[in-house]
Amino acid sequence: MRFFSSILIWMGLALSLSAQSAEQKLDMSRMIEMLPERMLKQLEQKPEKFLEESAILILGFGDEAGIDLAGINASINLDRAWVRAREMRRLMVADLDNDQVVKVSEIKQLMAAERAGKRGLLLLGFQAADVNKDAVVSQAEMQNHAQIKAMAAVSVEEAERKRALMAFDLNGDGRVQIDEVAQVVEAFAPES
Ligand SMILES: [Ca+2]
Ligand SMILES: [Ca+2]
Repeated sequence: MRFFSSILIWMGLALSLSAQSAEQKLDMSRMIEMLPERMLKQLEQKPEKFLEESAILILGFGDEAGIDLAGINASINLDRAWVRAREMRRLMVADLDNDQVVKVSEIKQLMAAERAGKRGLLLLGFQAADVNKDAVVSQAEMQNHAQIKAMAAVSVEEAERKRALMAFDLNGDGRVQIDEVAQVVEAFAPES
């Protein structure tokens, strides 16, 4: 009887272990298929940098249980919002009369106060934002310009690449932990 129950315990343990390893099994061919090319390249060429960047993302926008898709999206949105705010500010500092729009006369006054190297950039920024070429950058034009800059800084492809980290969720709990990233990085390492 005792022999029998110990067999059962042993079998149960073996089953749960095999279930766990199956759950955490790393399917390399599936992984290679799923990951964007640039991510694969980084995994192969700069694994330490990849692990570090992933850890920064996970610790910054996740918690001890890892990061989920919402956390990755939050980091993408934050990066874009930062660029938008910077671009809005670049134009808004020329709103000398505080009427929420920037006239070409205002940008020229600001230019006069700037060093030579920055003057051209100010005018170029103004012209790029003034889509309808009426020599005024409206609020809508400012927001549109800032959004274009944000999407250029964090492109759709870049965002997809960040979201691809979810493929590292080896145990399928909807979150990616640093351990899981480390496991994949290790699997990609050339045999030594
Ligand atoms: Ca103004
Ligand atoms: Ca305009």
